[in-house]
Amino acid sequence: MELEIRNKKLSDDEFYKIRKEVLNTWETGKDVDLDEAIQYQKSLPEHKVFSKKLLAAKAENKTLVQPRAGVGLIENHLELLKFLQNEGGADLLPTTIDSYTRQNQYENCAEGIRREKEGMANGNYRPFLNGFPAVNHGVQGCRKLIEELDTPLQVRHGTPDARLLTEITYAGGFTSYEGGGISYNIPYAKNIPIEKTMRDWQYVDRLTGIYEEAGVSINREPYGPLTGTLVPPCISHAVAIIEALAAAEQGVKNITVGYGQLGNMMQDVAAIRTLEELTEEYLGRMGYFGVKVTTVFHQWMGGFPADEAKAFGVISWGAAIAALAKATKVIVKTPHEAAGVPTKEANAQGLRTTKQLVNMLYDQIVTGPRLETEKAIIKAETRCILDKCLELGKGDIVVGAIAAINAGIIDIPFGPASCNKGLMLPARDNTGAVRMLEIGNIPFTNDLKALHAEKLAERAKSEGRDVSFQMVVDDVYAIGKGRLVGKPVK
Ligand code: 8ZB
Repeated sequence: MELEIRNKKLSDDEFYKIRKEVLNTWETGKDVDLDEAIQYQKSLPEHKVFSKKLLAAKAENKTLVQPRAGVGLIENHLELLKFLQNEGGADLLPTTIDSYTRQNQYENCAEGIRREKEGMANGNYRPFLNGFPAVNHGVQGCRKLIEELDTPLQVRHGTPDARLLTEITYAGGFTSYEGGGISYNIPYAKNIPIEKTMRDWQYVDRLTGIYEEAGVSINREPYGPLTGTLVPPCISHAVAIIEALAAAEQGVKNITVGYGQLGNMMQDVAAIRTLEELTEEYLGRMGYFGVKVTTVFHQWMGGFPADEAKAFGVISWGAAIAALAKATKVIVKTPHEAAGVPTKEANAQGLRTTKQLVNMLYDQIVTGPRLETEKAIIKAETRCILDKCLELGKGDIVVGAIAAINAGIIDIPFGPASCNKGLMLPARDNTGAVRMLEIGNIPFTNDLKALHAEKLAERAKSEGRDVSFQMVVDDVYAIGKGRLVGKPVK
């Protein structure tokens, strides 16, 4: 499919023409009345507005805690979120969307809802949906959540074409929305053209911009961790910044850029600090002013130990780093991570563990020469990638990003999408920092290439083996087995 795409604000003509089709793809679309929705958003009290809470936290150097959670029926979902708010102490709430909605299969959602309701009525409830099907529940279903909870709500999902979901949840009162044209394609889909997802996310961002222009603040969050599998900071930073620039062009004013914990303290703290600094730098450089930037740190997104006590160890280390890095919020894992979707009690435990660490470390901050070195490495690497994108796009970041993905200049480790090259291979160095074992087509300077080679050679020497793909495999499984660096067992 050939799709003309540029980083240019969609015109009203283009937007409203697409909008007609979008609202017609499922019956609940007809209940979205944009003017009424804007009035509804404006009527929300300040404590239910996501961006307000984020900006207040940033001003105080606080780190907010947020879980992931979503079930199929409105009443059950409300009960779950109330529990996480009241018993878990969540500062921000999610609504994790089910997989059928993510694939735009609303008929299947309807069947799942029907069966779950039947189960509730007969006392033999079983879940058929792995999240909240917000499109099927419609505008009024979403508003019930917003009205009964005292915490801002965000939509969290993994939907390549999220246009209808955005329309319904914004009209339903959600004030934050996760995702982006790269971050919800490459880790989540195999055969959806990158041009198509970039285009569909321009729609999401333009809708956000329309709300902003009407005086409603809606926070947008590119999905930072990507595949969650040893993604080097410069890769996730480049994608987050590209999505932030694309969002800003469409009129988005409040952006949270994200990063998934890797496990080395200095690298992780440096990653959060540079993510904020570089995002602000590139927004300014490209002429987008008045965009507020905050950060999200995701606790370890890779394989977890099955032992719950060990899982709490992983969760605690992530909580500590989020606080030391002064991330604006941290997305929390649970002791059930190795098993699947957590119970509400396990979810609240993850939150309380994290809250304890974040509060204890509030007054401490990491500084020093090793931090500065890691920051300098990440900045230099990210600039190599972004500046190459701008060069390829002749100044257009979206055109350049698409060319860069096709060329492996942006290369996401283990990304399933067919447009993703997969030539770059990450592996840990001797201190657990994630480096590159194969650089692939990442456009690094010779100095940066040499640095990665040295770090891997140092590890190989200490382990008495050659640098090889086996290191990558060992690192993928290491944390689940109780270590950080996948050293051979002696
Ligand atoms: C990319 C995000 C993966 C994480 C969690 C997984 C994993 C997915 C739900 C959920 C609570 C849900 N996750 N769906 N957590 N409720 N419905 O997202 O366990 O940690």
